[in-house]
Amino acid sequence: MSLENIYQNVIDGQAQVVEEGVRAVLAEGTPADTILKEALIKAMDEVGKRFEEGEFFIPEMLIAARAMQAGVRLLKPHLAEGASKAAGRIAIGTVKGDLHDLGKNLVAMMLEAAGFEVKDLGVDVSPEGFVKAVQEGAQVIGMSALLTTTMPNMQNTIAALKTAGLRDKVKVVIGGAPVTEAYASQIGADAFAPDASSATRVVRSLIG
Ligand code: B1M
Repeated sequence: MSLENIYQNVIDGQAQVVEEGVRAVLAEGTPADTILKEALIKAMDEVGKRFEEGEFFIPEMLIAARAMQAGVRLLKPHLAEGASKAAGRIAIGTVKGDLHDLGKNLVAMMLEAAGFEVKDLGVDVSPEGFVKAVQEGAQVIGMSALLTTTMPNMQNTIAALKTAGLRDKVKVVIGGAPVTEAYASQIGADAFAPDASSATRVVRSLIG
């Protein structure tokens, strides 16, 4: 099976075929990173485009997301970076009001692979949820948002950290499709990462 087939089957929501395809191209020696970017992530971009154009609706987005996740699960062991242990503690979550978790899961997976201790707070995480994670020892907070309407909850979380007297004890990194470097500096985050692999580099430099 080719990357093009996998791409098409993610769009069609064929999780089992995606699994078979990912297994096959991995066995042929295609790098996991290539499969991720050129088949799985690319397919979700196309799904988003079709949703915008009114061709796809929520159910199609959901089954495509499941198909992507099925592929990502198989890639996980291959994305490891040969990490040093306990590179640092990070708590990551999708902000309040937002249920998109594929990107956040990828970032968490790459961080884990790079040797960080990752606490995944899940989706719809309130500012208080992030504050609690810092009280429990997180050195870095990672926030993901996919909706322009939920991005302000990143700023609200930073405000909650300040109120709790914790802002100078933790580094904050943000990301997600609508998030930008400019937005990160506007709200006083320490860093922005455009994708999962750069998130690992960014977190490493923040802790280092
Ligand atoms: Co939604 N959705 N969705 N959706 N969805 C988008 C985001 C949208 C752009 C689609 C569109 O209109 N083109 C649009 C947002 C528009 C906007 O805000 N401007 C949208 C909408 C409108 C909605 C609903 C409101 C629809 C409705 O109900 N009417 C609704 C909201 C629900 C809610 O959250 N409260 C909704 C629901 C859903 C589903 C549940 C059906 C499903 C999510 C399933 C899931 O996540 N388990 C879904 C999906 C799948 C999408 C699209 C198609 C794909 C998102 C995705 O997973 N991409 C999306 C369109 C798109 O983005 N092209 C869309 C793949 C993923 C790997 O990429 O998350 O960008 P991404 O992550 C990247 C980087 O951004 C970065 O690294 C990742 C890997 O490289 N990154 C970080 C992410 N987080 C990071 C954190 C970091 C660093 C980097 O540091 C901590």
